[in-house]
Parts: sequence; structure tokens; C-alpha cells
Amino acid sequence: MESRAEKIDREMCEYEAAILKPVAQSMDAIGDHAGTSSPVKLERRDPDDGGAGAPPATPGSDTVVLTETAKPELKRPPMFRVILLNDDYTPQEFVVHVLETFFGMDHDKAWQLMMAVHTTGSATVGIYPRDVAETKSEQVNAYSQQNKYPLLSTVEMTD
Ligand code: TYC
Repeated sequence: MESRAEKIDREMCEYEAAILKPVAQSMDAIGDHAGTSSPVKLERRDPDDGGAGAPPATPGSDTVVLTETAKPELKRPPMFRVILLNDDYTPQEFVVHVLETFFGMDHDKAWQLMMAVHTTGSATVGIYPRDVAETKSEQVNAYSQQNKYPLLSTVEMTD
């Protein structure tokens, strides 16, 4: 005759085998696939079909397929424009030299852009990721100051 303590023990073993193990296995399966786009397939089996190691159940009403698709990483990094400002004192030739030196422009392109700034007040001279834009702008401002010219550039986020 089974004692009360033995009965509790047996019921706990049955509970573990029937509920806890399948749940733990399912969570392992999901964990292994987290963050990927691979589908996660969980199969429900008959309790008496042999368990782990037995051939998979035939797909049908007894098969549960959970598909977990990771969100695709489509976001581009934000881009920033370097804007050159006009002033009344910096020589045109110096501005052209700056555009050639820090923005890799050929002489004609540099003259064109310098004239655009000269006539309109400002113009975008390049678009880059934030750190590149900030470095270039600082280089232009420091170089102009070293040469005693008031030439300035600023950085602005693109829309
Ligand atoms: N306006 C200046 C001049 O006439 C030339 C100049 C052009 C200065 C562009 C700054 O960003 C600039 N000497």
C-alpha cells in the first residue's frame, strides 16, 4: 500500500515529466532561435510515441508551427551636412584651397561651390555620418583660425 509521502513523491515525478520537461524543451528551442529569422518549429507529440529520439510526428493537426521572425535591421545611420558660411574677409582663393584640401574637390568644383557660398550666404559642401561631418567642420574652423581668417562651417542633421 502506497503511503501518503510516496503518493506525493510519485505525483511530483509525473508532473515534472508531463509538464515541466516539455515546457523547458520548448523554451530552449525558442532561445536558440532568438534574434534570427529562422522559423521555430515546435511539435506536439502523443505522450506514448517514444519521446525524444523518436521520429518526428507526421505534420498535420498534431503539429504546431510557431514562426518567429526578427525585425530586419533596415535603418540607415543619420547623416549630417557640413555647411560653409560666407564672410566679407576670407579670400576666395583660401576658401577654394579649403574645399580642395578637406573635401577632396577638384579646382573647378571648389570654385563653383565657393561662388555659391559667396553669392547666397551659405552652401552644403558635404554630407557624412555625424563623426566625419563634425571632424571636417572642426578642421575647417581650426585651419581658418590658424590662418587668421574668419571662415566658418557648421554641421546640421539632414531630414
Ligand atoms: N565673400 C568672400 C570674399 O568676397 C569669399 C568667401 C567665399 C568667404 C565663401 C567665405 O565661405 C566663404 N572675399
